[in-house]
Amino acid sequence: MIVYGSVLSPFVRKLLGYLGEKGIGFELKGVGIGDPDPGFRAASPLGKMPAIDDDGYRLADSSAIIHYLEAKHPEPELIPADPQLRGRTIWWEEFGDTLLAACSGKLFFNRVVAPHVLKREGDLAAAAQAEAEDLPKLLAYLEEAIPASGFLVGDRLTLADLAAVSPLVNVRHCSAGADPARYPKIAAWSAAILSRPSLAPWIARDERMMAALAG
Ligand SMILES: N[C@@H](CCC(=O)N[C@@H](CS)C(=O)NCC(=O)O)C(=O)O
Repeated sequence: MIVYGSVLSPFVRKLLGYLGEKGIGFELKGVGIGDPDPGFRAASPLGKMPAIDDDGYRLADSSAIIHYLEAKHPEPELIPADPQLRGRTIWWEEFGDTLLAACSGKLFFNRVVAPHVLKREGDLAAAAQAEAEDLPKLLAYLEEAIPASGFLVGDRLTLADLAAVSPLVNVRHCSAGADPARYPKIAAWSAAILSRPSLAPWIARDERMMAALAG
């Protein structure tokens, strides 16, 4: 299977973590925003990452891809079959993909992608507003919600943890992040999830890419 995307995208990172947890083999083809790569455009006609080509089956969108793969490779179960756990898992996926990614996107796009990748000025006021107003509400909610199990749903890792932690990495790349003194549960939970073998090598690669962009 080919995965198209950049490791700096929260949606790509979520998929990469998922693939690692599942033990599904893949080849990552790095593409950037607006990339004309024909394989990528065929898999993602609207140009959004991630996208896959699984033996000719092409699909875009991290959620669509993960739900396809969960049906194809049910074990280990990362989207619980239990109705209530499944509902919670999809809620956290939604929280990560829409609420947190929308906020982290305003920070990351305007402070990193616009100036360093697209070589144009970012909207720094929008980034500052997202950091001051939107982010604290989302972090306060997450801090309160993290259970004693150390996993967002049930007593083991699910898609919920991967989806919610991924945009936090982008927040960390371009702001003070979630202060461990104010958000101790987020600090412990995110450190544990990000240090899993499914994610740790990608985070290290992320950090090298961020250093190269800043340099
Ligand atoms: N809901 C989609 C969102 C994908 C998305 O917006 N990806 C961004 C990168 S973080 C992208 O490809 N942007 C390029 C563009 O909008 O042209 C998913 O979960 O995959």
